[in-house]
Amino acid sequence: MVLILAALAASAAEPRGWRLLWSDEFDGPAVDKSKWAIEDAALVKNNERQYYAPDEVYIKDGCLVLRSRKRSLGSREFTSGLVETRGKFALAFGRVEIRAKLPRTQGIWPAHWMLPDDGSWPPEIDIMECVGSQPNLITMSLHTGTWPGLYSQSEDFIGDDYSADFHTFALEWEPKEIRWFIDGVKRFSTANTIPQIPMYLILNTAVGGDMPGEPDETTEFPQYHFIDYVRVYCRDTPGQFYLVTAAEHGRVFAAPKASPYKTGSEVTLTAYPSIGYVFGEWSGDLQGSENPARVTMNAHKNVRAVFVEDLNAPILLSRGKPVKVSSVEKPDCEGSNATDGDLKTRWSSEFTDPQTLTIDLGEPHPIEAIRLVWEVAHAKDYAIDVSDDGTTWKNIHAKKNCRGGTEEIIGLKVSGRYVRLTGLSRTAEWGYSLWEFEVFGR
Ligand SMILES: [Ca+2]
Ligand SMILES: [Ca+2]
Repeated sequence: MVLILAALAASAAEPRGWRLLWSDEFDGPAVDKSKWAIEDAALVKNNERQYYAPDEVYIKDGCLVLRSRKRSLGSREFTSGLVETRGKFALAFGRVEIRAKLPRTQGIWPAHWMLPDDGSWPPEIDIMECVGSQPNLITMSLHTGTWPGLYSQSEDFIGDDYSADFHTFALEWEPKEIRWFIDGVKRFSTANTIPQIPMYLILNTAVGGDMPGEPDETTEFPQYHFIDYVRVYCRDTPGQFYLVTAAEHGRVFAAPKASPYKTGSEVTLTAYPSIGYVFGEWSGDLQGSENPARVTMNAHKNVRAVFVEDLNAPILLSRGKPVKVSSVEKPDCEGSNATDGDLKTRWSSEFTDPQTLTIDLGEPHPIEAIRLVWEVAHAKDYAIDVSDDGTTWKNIHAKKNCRGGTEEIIGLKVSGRYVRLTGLSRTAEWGYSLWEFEVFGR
């Protein structure tokens, strides 16, 4: 479609043997949210000190900019930026090329990396990591194994000051080998425990934490991580075609899911709108407004789902409503934090199963949709029930192998005064932790 053709035209120099599949040159006026999700959270990872704030992510002079500042937000002392293609684009095997100018200074930690699309971990592929106090040292890693038995393969390369100018960091991921390149020169490779599952891309700058250490009196803010482009290539193999989808305000699911498809494969694409939106039409290599729709893979396809605002959208019923929970981890993690509309306050339970969170809407309402915004410690399996009297419950949703992040349950046609989330099993050793639990209806 338009996107892939424009992108192909923009990058005349395709590396030999590779075909451009997905890219962002960051030429538009704003971050393309059909390709990137922008983080808005105080992620609990590696003892990092930053709050990932959307206003630290913007486009300037053809670059994506991730800015890091000393600024208090959501119980953190620093703000920084993170974008990822989670839920929007993932690939198994291919060449990823990123041109960037890195931030520097004590306590700063820029990274370009990949995590599994299915929410598992490990594996993790680190295309580029750099510690701001050593801006001439690039670390390239592959983490595999089964937690907690992590098997890490890593290589450091000392070169230029990567904060002084733009450099390219590339990864070639083949079924039996991964190769890392800096400015076109191979600097690391491995053939051990190569991941075989689709993974998505993450670009970020962390502040503080285990790898760079803490910012100190020498640390200079603000810092800027400039990314000129991200280009993802695939092997162009006879008889095989790739399908790339894009969507803002909703998601696209392809069935069967494959990458690439064999010539002639029939694929069903289903568009799921976010709460407050409805599906409009397909554009690119699929036209029309039928949903689900079918495509025949007789060429590479690039399909965009266009969603439009729902003029009859259900309203948010749960904001500020009373919440009862089975337990709290600590005093500042009470249940009402999950209905306060603040993505910096959360409910967190004790570290046992099961746990419940129940919202009282005050009177019975028709319920059409629910949004859960999980913190890192999310449920693996959970159920949602409704009740008019708080005694007799009706199950309206059950989820296994939950991936965390923001989950939306749409198309509900139920009624109830009480809405109860029951966490049945946890994904980590911690409790159940929700930034927000939102109920929409009439
Ligand atoms: Ca650019
Ligand atoms: Ca909250």
